[in-house]
Amino acid sequence: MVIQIPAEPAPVGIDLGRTALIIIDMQRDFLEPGGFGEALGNDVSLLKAAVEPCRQVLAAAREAGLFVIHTREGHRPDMADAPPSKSERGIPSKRIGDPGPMGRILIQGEPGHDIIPELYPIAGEPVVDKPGKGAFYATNLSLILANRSIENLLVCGVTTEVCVNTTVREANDRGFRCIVLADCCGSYFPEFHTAGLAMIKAQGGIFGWVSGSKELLTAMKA
Ligand code: TIU
Repeated sequence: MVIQIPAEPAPVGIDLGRTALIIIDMQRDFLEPGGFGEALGNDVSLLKAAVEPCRQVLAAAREAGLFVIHTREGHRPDMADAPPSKSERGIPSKRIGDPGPMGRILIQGEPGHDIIPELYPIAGEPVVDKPGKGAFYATNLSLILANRSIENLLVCGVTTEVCVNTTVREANDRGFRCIVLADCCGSYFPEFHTAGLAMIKAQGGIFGWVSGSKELLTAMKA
């Protein structure tokens, strides 16, 4: 079934049967105090606004039988997949792998690494663990999407200018139509959120389209 979604720079038509919802890194480490996001010096409360729109989109996607994928940024407990150039950054004692109130920072299997309860994956929704900012780099996401003949990605998550932007750029080069849902994304820097979305939709949609949860939900109901 093809739906038309109002978006910038132009409306976009997508076949829901070839569309996946991808929710990027809605992890406790980024959204809750005591995790990686706060260790980097950020006010994590700025990301909260994205949770409820994401929850609504996730519920609608499940209801419509859309393919849903979740991603998590993080590293193996032995940190063999953490480049030293990444793990050596940050305040000493608050770096990747250091102990914190939600376990070792940004390490797989720790409470902080997991997805927030509001958006917790259910059976049949692949969770892609990624060592980088982009969800395609060093993961099997391409294969997972190819096996479902996915052509379009509805993109939600955090942060807008880091992991969402990196993933959208990777996806765009791989031929996916990316529709980023603005209110389902968030940044520690409101100005970077705005700029991150502007970069995607500028130049005729150089990386993709920008829409919102309400536009998508209305289009899905029609
Ligand atoms: N720091 C920041 O804004 N983001 C990240 O480190 N990772 C993600 O965006 N997921």
